[in-house]
Amino acid sequence: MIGLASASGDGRASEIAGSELLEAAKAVLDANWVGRSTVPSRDLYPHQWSWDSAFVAIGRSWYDQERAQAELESLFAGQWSDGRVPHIVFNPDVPADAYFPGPTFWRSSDVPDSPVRLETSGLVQPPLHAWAVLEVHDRASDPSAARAFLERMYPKLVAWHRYLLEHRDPERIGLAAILHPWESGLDNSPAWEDALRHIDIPAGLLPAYERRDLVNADPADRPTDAAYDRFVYLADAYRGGRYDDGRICRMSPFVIVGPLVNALLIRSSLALAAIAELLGDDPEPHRGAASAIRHAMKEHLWDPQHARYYSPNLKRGQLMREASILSFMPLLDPGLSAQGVQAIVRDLSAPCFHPPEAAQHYLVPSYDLTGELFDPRRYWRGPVWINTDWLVWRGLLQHGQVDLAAHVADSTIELVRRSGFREYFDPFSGAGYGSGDFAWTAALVIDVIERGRP
Ligand code: 9WN
Repeated sequence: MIGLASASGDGRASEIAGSELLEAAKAVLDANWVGRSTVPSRDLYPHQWSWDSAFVAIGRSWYDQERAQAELESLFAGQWSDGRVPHIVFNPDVPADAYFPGPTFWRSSDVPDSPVRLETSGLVQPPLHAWAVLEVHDRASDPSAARAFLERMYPKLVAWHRYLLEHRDPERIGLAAILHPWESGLDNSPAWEDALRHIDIPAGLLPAYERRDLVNADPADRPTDAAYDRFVYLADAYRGGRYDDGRICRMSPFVIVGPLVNALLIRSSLALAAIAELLGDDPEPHRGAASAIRHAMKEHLWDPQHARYYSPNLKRGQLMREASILSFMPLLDPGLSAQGVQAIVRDLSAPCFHPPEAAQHYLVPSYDLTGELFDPRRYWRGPVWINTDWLVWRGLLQHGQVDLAAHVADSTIELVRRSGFREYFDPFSGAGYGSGDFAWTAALVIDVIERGRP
């Protein structure tokens, strides 16, 4: 179904190639395992990242249940008492300056809500965790250990969703907002350009800092210094306000409600409902939450003029109309209307994301190939990323769009075969950029191959 066979033309040859890729992917995950969790990459990201760990757990669950569970449990060991799951849990054995901003920047232990024995960031990342927990559970071979895992995770996941809907919804519209581009997971996307452009950093309010990312990466691949200044300024302001969401929502110029976070919140709320049922708890509140978010997304994110989901900037009271891969994420909602599915499939098949077959290209570029801000190699401004490919693929499959889903899966596999387990890829040439041996690339290739088996 996913077209692995069509890539080589010979069923058996592709099966062998598929199993070699599978073994290579497992080797990447094993090399990035650091005892209780997996680093996204050994050089650029030496700690534990929130949504990376969820992707990794999904991939690992096909062959290593113990590590898949440990991955998610070690992330939630960093959960704050207000329910937030931090976007980074720092490894105390790694030097403080190995990544910027590191633990001495965030200073989470100064805040009473933070965990006692761990240093973390104060931001969050997209809420894919309940979905990941359910997927891990569903592939377990030991039912009692799997049930115990669900029992431990369920209250933590409930608290996490409650945090997002209670602390991150300043205008009470029933949707969760992000307060920093790093919270989007697609940090440098042109989707945030309009909001960042309107941020003037007041003199003296940008702390002195040194970028670490450029030590291990080509500056042409990474966000610019101007973008980084804004990232650091926003993060510093949040920390200065002691991570008080009410206060930061009032003061910050960056309060954005996006389709990825909220579509994942729907998907994960439905996973929570399934977990509740397995544990004999009431699933209805979680189903109710999912349908309320669905309606609120239609009301606040849907642009009838372009028939597309966009991200409103609550601070400027307007939709930011950039055509990025974020607009396809409502596919993750199994209850998305037929009109919504059709509109997304139309956009995904249009030349700005999927040029005619004659032109060599790979799916799915992170940003409009014809857009003014398109860049084939810079972070989130055009390259293909395997995690967003995977999200779109799972979304297409659940809406019965098997042909387009197969194109996406073929691209994923071809990119990795061509350039290795890189962090991201040029949508035209397929060249790999960013880190090598990148964990979620490996993990999600495992899911694509395993799910595609007859
Ligand atoms: C900041 C770890 C993370 C991913 C993000 C990706 C990138 C960090 C950075 O790396 O962000 O969180 O330093 O650029 O954008 O999605 O979780 O892989």
